[in-house]
Amino acid sequence: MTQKEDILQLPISFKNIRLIRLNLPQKEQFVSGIGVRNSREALIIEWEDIHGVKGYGECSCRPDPYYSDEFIEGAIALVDQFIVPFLVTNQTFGDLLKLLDKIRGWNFTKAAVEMAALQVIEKNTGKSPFELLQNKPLDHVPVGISLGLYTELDRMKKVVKNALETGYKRLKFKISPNVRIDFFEEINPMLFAADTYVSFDANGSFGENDLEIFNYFANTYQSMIEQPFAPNRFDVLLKAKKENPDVYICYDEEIKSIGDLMKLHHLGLLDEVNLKVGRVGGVMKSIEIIQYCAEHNIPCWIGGMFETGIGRTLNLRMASYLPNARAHDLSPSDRYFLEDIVQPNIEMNNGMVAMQSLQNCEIQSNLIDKYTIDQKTLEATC
Ligand code: OSB
Ligand code: MG
Repeated sequence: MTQKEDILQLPISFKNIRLIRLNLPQKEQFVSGIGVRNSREALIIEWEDIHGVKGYGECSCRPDPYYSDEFIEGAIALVDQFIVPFLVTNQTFGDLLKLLDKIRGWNFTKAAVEMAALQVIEKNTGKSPFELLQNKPLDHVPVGISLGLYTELDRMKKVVKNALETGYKRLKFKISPNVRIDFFEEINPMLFAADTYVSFDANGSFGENDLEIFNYFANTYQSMIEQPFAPNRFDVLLKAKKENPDVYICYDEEIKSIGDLMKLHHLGLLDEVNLKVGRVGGVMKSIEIIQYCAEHNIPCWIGGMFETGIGRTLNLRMASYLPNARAHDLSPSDRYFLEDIVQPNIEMNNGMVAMQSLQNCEIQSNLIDKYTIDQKTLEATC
């Protein structure tokens, strides 16, 4: 059995890191409680070892600090000033984690560096931290879709009909205090007729004066509401729970570490977890969280940040170790982009992604070049 110590001992050499900023056109506009998005700015981290082996990680924070306190320009500065100067030609994976752990916060950035290094390690040794998870991974991973806020009823109807027909295992609707409830009233017959699970995600947009709308969603659907209140607005959370003890809350933004998770669990406030590998700081941290959730029967699934195929492949692999999850927010490539940067693209059939289909999924350098808006290479200094 692989122990954590065995993984920490694995060697990882370092020659340089290339920071690649991409801008990928989206298929359609996406609106949420956070803001409006027409294209996906992505930051890819390429780690090259001293033998020329390359690994890729994706930093999936937004270009602005409106989902988390990280943003792409900040991530670049962090890698440049506080990560690369401390990397040496030869270190262990454990040494790298120590260096990253010393930095407070910046989880998406640290996760991207860890991911790139892990890809190099796996190419060189065939070993990965996934060996620490004892269960056999799923061959097929169930997928849900995250739908934005709509300002036109006809458009919303079309999108919902299409999502149901495509076979998604869950429909998650973005909501905010000024969401069009009348639109939901119109599409409810369609939602209730389908046996697809429906959930909601407020991205922390509800305040203490918005509980009426919050309760509409909690009571009408009696299903999961993701991050209704801003992280740490414990006062509002308690008020909502007191008014409506049966609400079922899934946390996203609120959980950045296993400590956050344990705190909510100990307080009896934790119903379900959206685990984003980047938000909690990477693969090793995610594995710890998955193990804690499994031990305590806490439902847990993998969330997305509209990653390119790079980050999404890793997310799907993580999801394959969660046999009890209803669905993960990991839609296929063509849901998001006019063109993804991996080949073959990530495909879904009947709401499932076949893990086998990801085996040869590789980053395409011609597509990277096509969508790069800026890049820089940082060399080892010692
Ligand atoms: O709240 O889950 C969220 C995307 C960006 C920022 C926050 C969120 C999301 C999603 C996208 O819901 C899910 C996906 O990648 O399909
Ligand atoms: Mg969310």
